[in-house]
Amino acid sequence: MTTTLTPPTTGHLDDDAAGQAHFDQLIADDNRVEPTDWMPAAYRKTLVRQVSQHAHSEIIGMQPEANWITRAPSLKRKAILMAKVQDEAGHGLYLYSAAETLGTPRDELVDQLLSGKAKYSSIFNYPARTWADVGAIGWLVDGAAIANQVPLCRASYGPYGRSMVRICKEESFHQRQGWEILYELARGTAEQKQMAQEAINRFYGPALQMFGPPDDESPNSQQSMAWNIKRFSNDELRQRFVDMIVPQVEALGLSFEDPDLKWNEERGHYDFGELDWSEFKAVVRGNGPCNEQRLNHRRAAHDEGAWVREAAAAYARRQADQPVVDSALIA
Ligand code: BYC
Repeated sequence: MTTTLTPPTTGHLDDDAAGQAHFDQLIADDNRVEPTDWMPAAYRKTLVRQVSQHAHSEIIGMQPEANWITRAPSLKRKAILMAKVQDEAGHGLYLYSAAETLGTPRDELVDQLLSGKAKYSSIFNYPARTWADVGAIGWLVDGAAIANQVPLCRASYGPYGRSMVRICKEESFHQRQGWEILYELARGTAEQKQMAQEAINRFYGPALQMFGPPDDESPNSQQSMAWNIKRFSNDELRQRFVDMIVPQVEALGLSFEDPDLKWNEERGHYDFGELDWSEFKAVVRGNGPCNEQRLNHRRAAHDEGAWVREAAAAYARRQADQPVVDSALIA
């Protein structure tokens, strides 16, 4: 990240050849691509796809935990959970803004979600059945998100990489609060410990699937890595995550329900069992336990929020119409 490139001054940034050469140089030097830089249409398209899917995941991802705000076991837990769910809304907003810098209006991206055309992370189509599930989501789901997103802080597209920095800081609090919920349950009554174990059993496989399909079935990875959007493959990140969470589950005094999970001295990593990829495909296709419920809830919230959007747009128009110096104030 040392070379600073000035855009070509020949005045033909719109010219594909000059623009492409400038873009290639930015990528080769591991520099950022900014919204005003020329970029190949395919690069723009893949970013709109990934960043908007990511934004949708943050917004849909509010639902499983928001369901627990009224039932959190204490005022303190309720306040923490509300703050976390609000953080996720903020993440969605940064990411929609980053996606908009690529030229696709937010309305269009939101329409793609509401119509069922856009994808969002498979994990949010699973229900949060117990309070321990809220802990498992914080620890495993936010933990997987951090493992995936820390390298994205270095994504070549500037607005995406920069939005990731703040998101990752907040996700670290989220992961910690999830782990702490499980830590307390694991040290509680036998029933509480069992509830924590069952939550982990439910979320272990789906959390590992958040990293996407295996490398040999990931059509986008290679190109995204060549463009410095993704820095590691899906399987590499999944392995890193497993290596990170095994000592943590041991510290909880709990375990993962995976008979193939064991330390492999030769590889210097944990081996783990094959995940249920047919289930993953079904969930991504829209046939998970909660896909329909999640989208219906989002559509209803969108409709109920119409008046807020209208009021905000009217206010913005009014501000734009105001003279820069308000003569009434001077008089
Ligand atoms: N679920 O070629 P691949 C959070 C799709 S929110 C659904 O490997 P790519 C949080 C993929 O989109 C965290 N679909 O794709 C919020 C592609 O489909 P299309 C969300 C998946 O893009 C609230 C196809 O499968 N994080 O933390 O190279 C509360 C082939 O895959 C999934 C992000 O969005 C999946 N799990 O890699 C709590 C991170 N996996 O578009 C927590 C940013 C794959 O070709 N995204 N697909 O039709 C990424 O890093 C990458 O997009 C992925 C996939 C690793 C997810």
